[in-house]
Amino acid sequence: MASIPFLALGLALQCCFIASLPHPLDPLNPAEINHIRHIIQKSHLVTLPNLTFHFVDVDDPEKRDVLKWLSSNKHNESFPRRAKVVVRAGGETRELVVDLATNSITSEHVYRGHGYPPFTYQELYQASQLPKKDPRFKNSILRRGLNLSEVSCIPLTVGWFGELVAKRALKIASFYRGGTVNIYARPIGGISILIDVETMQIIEYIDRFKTVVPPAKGSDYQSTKQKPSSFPCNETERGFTMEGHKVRWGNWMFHVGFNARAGVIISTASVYDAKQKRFRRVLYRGHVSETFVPYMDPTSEWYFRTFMDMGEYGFGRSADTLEPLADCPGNAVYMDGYMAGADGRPQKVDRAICIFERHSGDVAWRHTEIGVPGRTIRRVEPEVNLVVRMVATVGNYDYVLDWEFQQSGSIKVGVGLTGVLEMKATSYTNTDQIRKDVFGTLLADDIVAVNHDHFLTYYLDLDVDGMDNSFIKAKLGTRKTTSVGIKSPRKSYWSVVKKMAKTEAEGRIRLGSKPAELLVVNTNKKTKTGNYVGYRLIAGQPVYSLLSDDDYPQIRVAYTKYQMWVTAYNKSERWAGGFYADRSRGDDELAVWSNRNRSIANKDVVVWYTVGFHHIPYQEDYPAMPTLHDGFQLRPANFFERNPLLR
Ligand SMILES: *[C@@H]1O[C@H](CO)[C@@H](O)[C@H](O)[C@H]1NC(C)=O
Ligand SMILES: *[C@@H]1O[C@H](CO)[C@@H](O)[C@H](O)[C@H]1NC(C)=O
Ligand SMILES: *[C@@H]1O[C@H](CO)[C@@H](O)[C@H](O)[C@H]1NC(C)=O
Ligand SMILES: *[C@@H]1O[C@H](CO)[C@@H](O)[C@H](O)[C@H]1NC(C)=O
Ligand SMILES: *[C@@H]1O[C@H](CO)[C@@H](O)[C@H](O)[C@H]1NC(C)=O
Ligand SMILES: *[C@@H]1O[C@H](CO)[C@@H](O)[C@H](O)[C@H]1NC(C)=O
Ligand SMILES: [Cu+2]
Repeated sequence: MASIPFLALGLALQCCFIASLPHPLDPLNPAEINHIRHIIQKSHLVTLPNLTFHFVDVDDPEKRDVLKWLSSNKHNESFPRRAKVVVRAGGETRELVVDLATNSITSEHVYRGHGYPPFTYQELYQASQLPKKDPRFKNSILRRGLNLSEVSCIPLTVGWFGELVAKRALKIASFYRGGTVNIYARPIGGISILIDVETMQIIEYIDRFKTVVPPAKGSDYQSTKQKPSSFPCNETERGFTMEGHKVRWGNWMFHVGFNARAGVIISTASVYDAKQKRFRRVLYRGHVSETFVPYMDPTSEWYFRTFMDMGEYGFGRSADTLEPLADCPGNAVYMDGYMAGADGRPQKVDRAICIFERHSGDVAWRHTEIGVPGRTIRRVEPEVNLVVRMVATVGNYDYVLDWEFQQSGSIKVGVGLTGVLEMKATSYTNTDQIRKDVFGTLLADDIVAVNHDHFLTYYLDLDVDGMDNSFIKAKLGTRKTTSVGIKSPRKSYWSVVKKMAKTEAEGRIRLGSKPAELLVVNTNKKTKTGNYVGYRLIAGQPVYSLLSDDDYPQIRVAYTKYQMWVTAYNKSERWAGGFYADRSRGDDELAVWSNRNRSIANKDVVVWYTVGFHHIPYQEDYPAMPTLHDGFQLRPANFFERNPLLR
C-alpha cells in the first residue's frame, strides 16, 4: 500500500532506525520483573507471612516527564524505571513503589480502603481444586449419579451485597464434562460453595439437590471444527516498522504496551500532518479500563454474578496466545506479553498481540466527475488500515479487542464478543413448558442461557494537538423558518448548537435520544479558516445499565448509567471501577470522581466511553457463539486543513 513512506519524511525520523533506549511507557520486561522480585525478597517484606504478588507494572510516570523525554534527548538519556507493585502479606494489601536503578523500595503503605487487588492465577486454581477433596461435594456428585473425575470446578468472584465485612472470597460453579469439551453447556445445578481465599477453605456449603444436568448431545463445538480459512493476504507485504514497542505506519506513530490488567495499551499516538510537516498528538493513552458483566438472574446460585473482569482477573492475565492465520492474517507481526505471577516471577504469553495491515476491501475515498466536458475523471483509493489486536479469554467468554488506525486520521476501536455463554440447567425442553421467568433463553434440552450485559469502558486520554482540550456537544435541532424570519417555501431545517462543557457535571452523556456530535477540541489551536482543531467520537450502540440505582452491583459501577464521561486528568484515576475492584463498594469509581465537578474547559481531559451490549441469548449462540461486534471511532474534526488522504 502506498502509504506516506516515512523515509521520505526526512531526517526527523532517523531516530527510529538507530538503537535507542526503552520508551518510558514500555512494559516491564522479564529481567525487570525478576529484578523487582529480588528487591522485594531482600526487603523486610519477606518476613511477612504469605507474601503474594497481585499487581506489578511500570509505575505510571508523570505525563509531562514522558512528553518532555519524547521530544528531547530520546537518544541517550534513559528514563528512570520504577514499578508499582501490590502485594498481599499477612492478610493486608500493600502498595509499593520499587526503583530499579537504586534497587530500593521508595514507598510502601498498607491499603486500608474497601476492595481487594486482582486474584492471582494460583488462588483461582487452588480454589477450583478444593471441592473435589471435600466429602460433601463428593457426596453431592455421587447423589446425582455423576462421576467425580468428569467434574470441572470454575471459581467465580462474589461481588458485594452490602456486607459490613467483606472477606476475599470466591464461589464455585461446577460443570460436568462427560462427553463434551464444552463444560459450560453442562452445569451442575443446586450446589453453592463459598471459599475464604485467605485461609483457602470452604466456609459455606449448600446442596439444594437438583438432578438435571443438560445432555452433552449437540454441545460440542469441536465436532464442527473446520480447517481455518486463512486470510487472503500477501505475507511478504508489511507496510509498517516496529522498534521495540514503537510502531510507525503510514501517517501514524504510536506505542503498544501491555500489562496484566488492561492487556493492550496504546500510547502517544500521533498523526503526521503533511501540510505542517510534523507529527501532531492525538491520544496520550487508550485502553479498556474496566468491564462489568452482570447476569439478570436474581436467584441464589446466580445473583452474585456481576463480574468486573479487569479488576478481578485482568484482561492481560486472560490474554490468549493468538493463532497465526486464524486470529490474525499472514502478514501479522506478533508481540509477546509479560507479567508477574503470584511468586513475582515473570510469566510469558506468547503472541499476546498482533499487528497487521488490513486491506479492508472498502473505499477510502472516491469520486467520479462527469461534469467536465469530453472526459470522465475518476479517482478511487482503496482503504488500507493498520490493526493492533489482542484476545482476552475470560472464563467462558472471548473478547477480540482491536485498535484500527486509518490514513484518514481516524482510529476505530472494535470489540468482538465470542466464546461460550454462561448457562444453567433446567428441566424444560420446550418453551411451552415454561411457567415462570427463567431469566434467559431456552437454547436446547435442559439448558437456559441467562440474560446479561457486557460493558467495556475505555480510558481515552486524548491530547488533541496538545494537552489542554475541551469537550463540546454539538446538538442538532429542528428550526422553523418562520422563527428565524426567513421567507422560504421550506418550513424547517436543522442547525447545530454547540455547547462547551465547563465542568464534569456537563461531561456526562447518555446517548441515543437526540442527535448530537461529541467533540474534543483544542481551543488554543484553530485551522486557517478559524475552526477549533478537534476530534470527534462516533459512538456505537447506545447502551447503559438498566439496573436500579440502589442495586448493589450498580452502586459499585455507578458510572455505567452514562455511556460517556469527560473528567479532568488525574494520574491516579485510570480504572473506571476503581483499582481495588474485587468486593468494591463504589466509593472509588468514575462517577465519584466526576462528582468533584472539576473544571474541564481548556484542561487536560480524559474521555471514558463504554462499549455496551445487552445480551439476550439466541439459539445460534449455542454451543459457541458467532462473534458479535460493536465499537466506536475517533475521527478528525477540523484537525486537518483538508482531506489528509489527498497527497
Ligand atoms: C546526550 O547527548 C547530548 C547531545 O546530543 C549530550 O550533550 C549529553 O551529554 C548526552 N548525555 C549522555 C548521558 O550521554
Ligand atoms: C497463610 O496462608 C495459609 C494457607 O492459605 C493460611 O492458613 C494462613 O492463615 C495464612 N496466614 C496469614 C497470616 O494470613
Ligand atoms: C469415571 O470416569 C473414569 C475416567 O473417565 C472412568 O475410568 C470410570 O470408569 C468412570 N466411572 C463411572 C462409574 O462411570
Ligand atoms: C507479495 O508482495 C511482494 C512485495 O510487494 C511481491 O513481490 C510479491 O509478488 C507478492 N506475492 C503475491 C503472491 O502476491
Ligand atoms: C486525584 O485522584 C485521587 C483519587 O481519586 C484523589 O484522591 C486526589 O484527590 C485527586 N487529585 C486531584 C488534584 O483531584
Ligand atoms: C458543577 O459546577 C458548576 C459550576 O460551578 C455548577 O453550576 C453546577 O451546578 C455544578 N454541578 C453539580 C452537579 O455539582
Ligand atoms: Cu454475552
